[in-house]
This record gives sequence, structure tokens and C-alpha cells, in this order.
Amino acid sequence: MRTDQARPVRLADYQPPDWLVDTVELDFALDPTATRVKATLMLKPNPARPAGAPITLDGDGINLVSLSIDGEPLPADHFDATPDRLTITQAPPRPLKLTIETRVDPAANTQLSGLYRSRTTYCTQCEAEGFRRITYFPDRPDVMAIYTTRIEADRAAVPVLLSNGNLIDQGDLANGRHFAVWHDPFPKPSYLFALVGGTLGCVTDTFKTLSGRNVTLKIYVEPGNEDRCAYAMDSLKRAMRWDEDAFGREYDLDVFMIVAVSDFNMGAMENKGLNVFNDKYVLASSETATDADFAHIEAIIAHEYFHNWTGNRITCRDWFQLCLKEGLTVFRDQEFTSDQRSRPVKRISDVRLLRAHQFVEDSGPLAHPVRPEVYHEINNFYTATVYEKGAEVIRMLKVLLGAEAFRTGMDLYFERHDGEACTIEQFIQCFADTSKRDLSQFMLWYRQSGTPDVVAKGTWDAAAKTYRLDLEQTLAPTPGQPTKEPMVIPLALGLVGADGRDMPLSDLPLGGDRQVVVLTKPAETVTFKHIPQRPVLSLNRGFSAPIKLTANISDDDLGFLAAHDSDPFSRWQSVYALAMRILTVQGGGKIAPEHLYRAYETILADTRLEPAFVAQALALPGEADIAREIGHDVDPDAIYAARHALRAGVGARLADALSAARDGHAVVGAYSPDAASAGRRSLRNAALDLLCATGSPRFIAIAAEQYRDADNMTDRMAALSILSLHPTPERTDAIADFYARYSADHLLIDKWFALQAAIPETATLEKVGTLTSHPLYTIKNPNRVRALIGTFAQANPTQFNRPDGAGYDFVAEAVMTLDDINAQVAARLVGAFRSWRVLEPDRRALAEAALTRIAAKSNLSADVADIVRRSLAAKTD
Ligand code: B3K
Ligand code: ZN
Repeated sequence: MRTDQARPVRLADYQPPDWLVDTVELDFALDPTATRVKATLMLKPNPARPAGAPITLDGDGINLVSLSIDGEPLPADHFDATPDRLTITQAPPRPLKLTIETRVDPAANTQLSGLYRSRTTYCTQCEAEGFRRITYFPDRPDVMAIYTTRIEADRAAVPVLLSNGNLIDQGDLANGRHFAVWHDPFPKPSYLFALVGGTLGCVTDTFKTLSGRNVTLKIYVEPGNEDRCAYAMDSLKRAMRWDEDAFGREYDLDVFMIVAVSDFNMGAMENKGLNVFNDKYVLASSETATDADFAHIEAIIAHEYFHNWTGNRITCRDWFQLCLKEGLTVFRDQEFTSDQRSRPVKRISDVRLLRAHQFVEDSGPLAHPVRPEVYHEINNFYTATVYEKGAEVIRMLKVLLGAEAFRTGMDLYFERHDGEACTIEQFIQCFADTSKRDLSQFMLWYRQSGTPDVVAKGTWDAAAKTYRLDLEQTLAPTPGQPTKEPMVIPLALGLVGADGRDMPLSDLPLGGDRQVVVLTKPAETVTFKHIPQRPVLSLNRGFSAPIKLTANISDDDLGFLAAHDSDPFSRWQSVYALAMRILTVQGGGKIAPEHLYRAYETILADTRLEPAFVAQALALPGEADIAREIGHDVDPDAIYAARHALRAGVGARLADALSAARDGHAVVGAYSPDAASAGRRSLRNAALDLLCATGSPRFIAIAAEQYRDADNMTDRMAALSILSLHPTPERTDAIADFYARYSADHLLIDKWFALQAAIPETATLEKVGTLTSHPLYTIKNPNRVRALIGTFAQANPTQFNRPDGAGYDFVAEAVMTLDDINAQVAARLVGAFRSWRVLEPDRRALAEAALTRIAAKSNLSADVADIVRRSLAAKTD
């Protein structure tokens, strides 16, 4: 394995740093292959630690040029420098100035961590451990320092020079060179450092904060893309305002900058004052971006901006606390989107995502707690569990405390911990202090992995006019956790009467208007009095807890809730549950879809419902979610067949209602990405998709026409996706046409690659193989790899899981090739195998063999080795 660092890392072993850093001065002389970096660190012994400790600094492939203390070159016998560590054994136990000069080759950096080049732009990515690829440093988030960064470069080649904080100096130098100096007054950990240099276009705007300070906003893009930044800029301003309104948080520097680059390992990065973005989450126009792209841009711009307080001003003590910033910031961006768009629709799409990714992760070999206790490679813990389940935990806290007390706790957190690197315990303590509640059992949500199962049984007693609700919770063993303790599970609920109204409930524990039962024991019974008629139980409303619920509720009652529940989430959930009942009957006797059809009829006829909600209701559970629900001996072909048959059934049975929904929601006028217009388009396209699922040439022709005539990318792309599912000449023509129109646009070409990789047909594997030799394919660009290989592995279950194992072999080969180029992206790709254990025996053996082959590769990266090892580990490990 390619690492000589002490692994695994354990939370229990945490020790504060022996040395602290007050200030860091960085001096970069940019050069494509030989960038010189001079780092001057003002170090001091940590008074909280025993005196006399050596200075040990992290490195990763460092090429050391020189080293001095207080200006004196350090004798060779006073230190030990390897590419991965610098140890100064005889450091004087007093404040000192350490100067380190290193040489970096950005052009050769294909890992895209540390200082690298995206096309001709120099940029950095330091989270989690990229700073140590630039210079030796105590590269851990609890070492916070004040940074001043000087950058110099050739003026013609690199006119724009950016770093964190405020610009304090700039000017020309001899030989056509120039420089800029940036100073960031806020102490920060090294992972938030950023540098950008290049030829970049810029869009500028301003924002006046609540207290009246003017902030300059800048978005930097490759020249020519300036006209695609308007939506990102507008989203940024709305996010800044929202954080003031919702959390009382103001921006703190004179300038806030975003740079869009086309080579990036993930979505975006919240570096202080200088966010760096994958350009797919910045650039948008009606001709090039879909409604979903616009929504992602809005959410990710907001997410990174919100990190300024939850992540940057208050950061993590160590990487085990990652959810302290990520779970909380996802919660904040979800709330932002809910306020900007539709709260129920946002909740539904978040729960879909949670079930399709986080629940799947939590039920397989990669399951881990929201706060892990051990890791081999921290980059593998930027997971759905840390992010999405982490956000669910915050949401539960808000349900338990109530909105007001939640806000008071947040206020205390900001006040008490500003400028610090914190733990989850410190965060939760703020809420315990302000609400005077004992939250120790609640902490189990951070420690125990796995999705709790809750079984609910309701019984109405006609004579006594009571409704008895028996609740039981269990949590299955997960890797490293054979036994579990009962969790705190807040279940929002209603008892719905025949008129569709909630019956009044008394004796609920949280008081106020919160209709919530809080489960804390393995089994509990709640009895509601004065229930004059048989109610229908609506439980876990709004998905108040991230659990798997099994309730004794009939198809009739689900149909009733789908039509009448006052909680829109529950209406959607009831439809989803009806569909799931039909789709999880693998092989055996079929359940007639009549209840589902009727639920759809009611929803399509209900004019009070938002179109985006109706579109969500029409979307059946995804294949990964169905597989997880089945849970053993999964046959992806059978799941696909059942789902396809149901889609065709819905399309045929509801043809008139679906056509009417399409006609009734035409969007007139110029394209606008607003939520209401996007919702209408999503309903129209969901309807067309189901109509085409029947295979009817009439509807296929409508899709082809929509593809041709669309005046926006949402409708064009939706039509193309629909056509891609039907092997017709229209499909061939549209795919060729799309390429001809958009081959010069890298973001659209990603869509073109992805679309073909997702086709659920046996010819796809060969096609994907051929596409890896396409002139526009490159293994060096993460977006392109994710579009082609990632889509095949993660969004095409029947073809990845081909019965002959060829899909596994192809992805395993791709992982091994990519491993030497970009280990982080390769490790993500291996995640496609995370559910291999629930497959039927033949596929299971083939998937295991493919994983075993990856494990045997020589010089395997720590990133891929970690995922493969955990995937293959015995269930009980
Ligand atoms: N904090 C970054 C993710 C960094 C991933 C490092 N492997 C983006 C975000 O969550 O906002
Ligand atoms: Zn984040």
C-alpha cells in the first residue's frame, strides 16, 4: 500500500497538538512544473502539553529544498525529513520561526489534491489532507493559524492571483512577473487554505450585510463563461441574506470569491473567502442547464457559503467530528432550499436520496456511525452517512427541542465556540445547556451505525374509545457493532378520521403543537383517549426520524392517506409504500396494483397539489431502494422487470389523466428556472415518461418532437432520457443530434456520456467500453469518469450486475487503471460494490471475485484498499 503513515487512526487516541502555529506566511512562485513554496511558521509549544516534544509535521510526497529555524539553516542531524514526515528532534522548547522551502510539480498532480492544474488554472484542494502535499505542516484541523499568502507568477500567463482573505498588496515585478498578497485575519485550519492563479474572467456584484458592511462578490470562470454565472450569483446573495435571517449569521470579510474549475474531485470546497467549485455547480443557462442543475447550483452555493460559520469560524477538532460541520451544513442548506422552494417537495427528494444512498450504505459492509471511531483513509468518510444522516440527526434535535429552543442552542454554539475547533459533545452540550435536557441517549445517533427498525401496531378499541399504539425498535448488528442500545426516536404522528382531519390528541410528551411520540425504550405503548371512530394511523410524518417503519396498515388505509393525509410528506410516503409493496415481491405471487392506480388517480385529480409534488408521487421507488428493501438474494433483472412492468401499467391505465396533466401544465413564456415553472416541467416530463413506458409509438413520437423543439435543456434532456429507454430510430437520431449540437460544451458532453452509460440494455457494456476510446473521453477528468464509468457502475443496476459478471470486471479494471491516477475518485467508484452481499449467490460470487482482484493489485492506494478491505470483511468484523 502506498502510505507509510500510522494507520488506522482512532478517535480514542486523540491527543492535542504538541506545537501550535500562530501565523503562517506562504510565498508561492508559480511554475507549471516547479513551483517554489516558502512557508514561514511561527510555532510555539502547546502549554497544555508536556514540554520538550519534537516538532513533527505531516507531509505527502514533499520535495524539500531548505529548512531553517529563526533564520539559521538547520544542521542535518537536527531533523529527519522523509517525503511524508518532517521531525525536528532537537527543537528548542520556545516560540520559534520555522522556514521551509519546498518544490511542487502542479502539472504532474493528477490526484487533484494539494496544488494542481485544471487546464491552465493553478488551484488547490486541501481538505482533508492536501495541504501536506504543498509543504510540511501540522495538517490537522485543531491547529488554527492566521495566514498571509504572497503569490507571484508570470503576468501574461497568470494574470489573476487569489488566496484567502483580503487583498493587501499587489504589483509588478521584473521580467514580466507580478505578485499579490492576501491576508486572512481569521484563524483557520490548513484544510481551508486555497490558492488560485490563472487567466480567468470575472463577474462582480455586491452585498450589504445586516449591519451595513459592503461585501464584494466575485465569481471567476474561464473566459467566455461569464454569461453563465448569473444564477450562481443570485443564489449566493439569497444564501447570504437567508443566513442572516434564519441564523443571525453575517459574512465577515470584505470579499467573497468563487472560482469555477473543470477538474475537481467533488462538488465544491468552502475555503475561507475563496470557494473553489466544480464548474458544473456554477455555470448555467437555459440552453445548457436543466432545472435540476439550477437547483443543485443554488443548494451547493448555499452549502459552501453556510460553511463560513459552520465549518470555518467553528471547525472540527479532528476528522472524526466531520459531521459537526457537514451534517449541520447540509441541514442548513436543506432548510434554505425549503424556504426558497417547496418544503414538502424538498423533504420528499431528500428522503428519497437518504433511502437510496444512506440507507443502502448503512445496511452493507461500509456502514459506519455518523461520527466514525476509526478510519484508514479519511477521504472515504465524506459519505451519505456523515452528510445526510448527519443532517437528519440535527433535524431530530430540532423536533425534540422545538424551533425556538433549537435556535437558542445554535446561538449559544456560535457564541461559545467561535474561533475554535470543536467536538460533537461540545455542540450537543450547547443544546443541553439551553434546553436543560439530558441529551446523553440522543448521542447514540452519532455512535451507533445502522438504520433502526420500528414496528408499529395500532389497535382501536371501539368500546373504550381508545387507540393503542404498540411500538418496538430494533437495530441490527453492523460492522464492529454486534449489539446496540435503544435510540431516542421522535415520531411525528396523526390519527386521521374519516373526514381526513386529524383527531385531537392529548398527553403528548413534547407539548406545544408538536404531535410527536418519543420512543426511548425497546418497546413502548401509547394509548390515546377519546378516539370516537377508527382512525388511520399516519406515522413518522415528515420523516421525523430516519428509520425503517413497518406498520400494520392495510392497502386501503394507505390509499386513504395518499388521498387525505394533511401532511403532504405522508401522502407521498403512502403512495411510495403502496408501490414498494408491489415491487418487493421478487419472483413470487404478484400484488395487484389497483390501490396504487387509484391513489395516482386521486393525486392527479387533486388540483390543490403542487405539480412538483405530483411528479414526485409519480416516480416509483428506484431500483437500489427496492433492492435494499428486499434485502437478500437480490436479482437486479427481476427488480428492473417488475418496475418496468409497473411503469407500463401506470402509463396504460392512467393514459388520459397523464395526458391531461401534461396538457394542463404547459409552461408559457421565456424559460425561468424558478421552482414553480420547474415543477410544471417535472410533472409534464414524469407523465410523458410513464406514457412512453407503454412503448406506444404515438408517445415516443411526442418525446422525439419535444427533444427537437425544446427551447430549454430541461425539456430537451428529459425527452432524450425518455427516448434512451426505447431502442428506436428516434433514440439513435437524438443521441447523434445531441452530440452534434453540444460537442464543444464539456458539461453537456458529460450528460451525453452519462445518458448512454445508463441505458439498461445488454449492448451498453460494449458501448461504454467503446466510449472510453472516444476522443472526448479522458480518465484525468473526474466529471468525465463519473459520467461514463460512474453512471454505469452506480446508475445502471442491471448492466453493472450483469449475470455474467462482465459489468463487475469492467468496473474493477477501470478502478485499477484509475487508482494510479486519482485514488480518491477510484475509491468512490469501488463504492458501487457496496451491496454485493445481498445479491443472489451467482452474482455475489462474481462481485466478490472482482473485489478480490482489486485487492490484489500491486501498489494499491490507501483509498481504494480501505474500501475494498471493508467491503470484503466478514459481516461481523
Ligand atoms: N468540504 C468539502 C468536501 C471535501 C472532501 C474532501 N475529500 C465540500 C463540502 O462538503 O462542502
Ligand atoms: Zn460541506
